Amino acid sequence: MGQSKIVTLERHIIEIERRHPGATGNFSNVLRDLSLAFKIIWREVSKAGLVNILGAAGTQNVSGDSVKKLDVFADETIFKTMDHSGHLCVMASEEHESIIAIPDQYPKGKYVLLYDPLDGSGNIDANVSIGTIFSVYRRISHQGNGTIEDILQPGYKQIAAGYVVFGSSTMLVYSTGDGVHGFTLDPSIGEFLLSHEDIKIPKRGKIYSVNEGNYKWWDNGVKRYIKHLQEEDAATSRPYASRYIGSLVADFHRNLLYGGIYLYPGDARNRNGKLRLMYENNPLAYLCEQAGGRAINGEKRILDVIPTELHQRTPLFIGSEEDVTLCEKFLREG
Ligand code: AHM
Ligand code: MG
Repeated sequence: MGQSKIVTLERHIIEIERRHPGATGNFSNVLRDLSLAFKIIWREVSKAGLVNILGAAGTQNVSGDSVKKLDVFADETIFKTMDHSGHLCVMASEEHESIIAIPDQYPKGKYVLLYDPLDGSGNIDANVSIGTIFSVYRRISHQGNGTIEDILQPGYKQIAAGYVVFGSSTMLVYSTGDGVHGFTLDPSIGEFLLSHEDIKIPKRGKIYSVNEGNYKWWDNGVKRYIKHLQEEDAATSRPYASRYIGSLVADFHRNLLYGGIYLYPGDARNRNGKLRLMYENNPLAYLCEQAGGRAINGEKRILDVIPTELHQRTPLFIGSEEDVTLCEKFLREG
């Protein structure tokens, strides 16, 4: 038999949980419920190009139902899939100003969920890859509704994180602290199947990903680092290739597989850059470290940043270990 074993996401989660004596299975259910939400989001995202036929967001579709913007749809789908499960005590989403309570009628559980429902959603109309990012923590309050303290935990306390990239195929990549695993959606059976087991990011890549249109606002260290990557040097395989999709999940996913560095630095306009700590930087930093890479904000590990606000932003330098370390040196030297 030439074929390797077929493993669904659900089977994989159970196997990983078995390695942890005393696991109740509650946590597996959180991930299983999330995968349902992702499939529903995928169904809508894959129809996005049909808006002219089915009705654009904000209008009515052929059946007279109002059509929601996809990021709003994704946000509501995750909430509605997760609110009644009994496993969560509070949620937070990039789409909401404040934390999201579990409705009164549902039981409260011991986990906390943060998510960016549809990152890069500005790319949808051009049929460019977009993604959903999530992050799970254990609650620190003892009972009842979760609080802002449950949400504002540093990234090193995450117990799981992952993303879905809606690309040429739809892939889910996640970690529960036992390495990083990737699953590809087989739409014909509606299952995520293990396709990338124990992903390790190359120690060094040949790709850099940054919005170079911001060059004039960058600090000297960033300017010098990017110039360095563009210079020719046979010994260090330079110049690097520049690849920037403008969808964080897709840019990160490519660099995770091929190696390289993604940067969204702070600059003269915004010292903290653009990306959000709780919904974007922490989950991707967790995955990157689990895959053997590094993620820093220029001064310290992203996962060690103590959050103070729900929507706080931090600079992000993330990717292959040696690339991030060299970048850090340039940033220090200025
Ligand atoms: P969003 O949360 O509004 O979608 O913005 C986040 C996106 C990331 O996916 C992407 O990496 C970044 O914004 C691109 O920003 P820019 O257009 O400034 O390069
Ligand atoms: Mg986002």
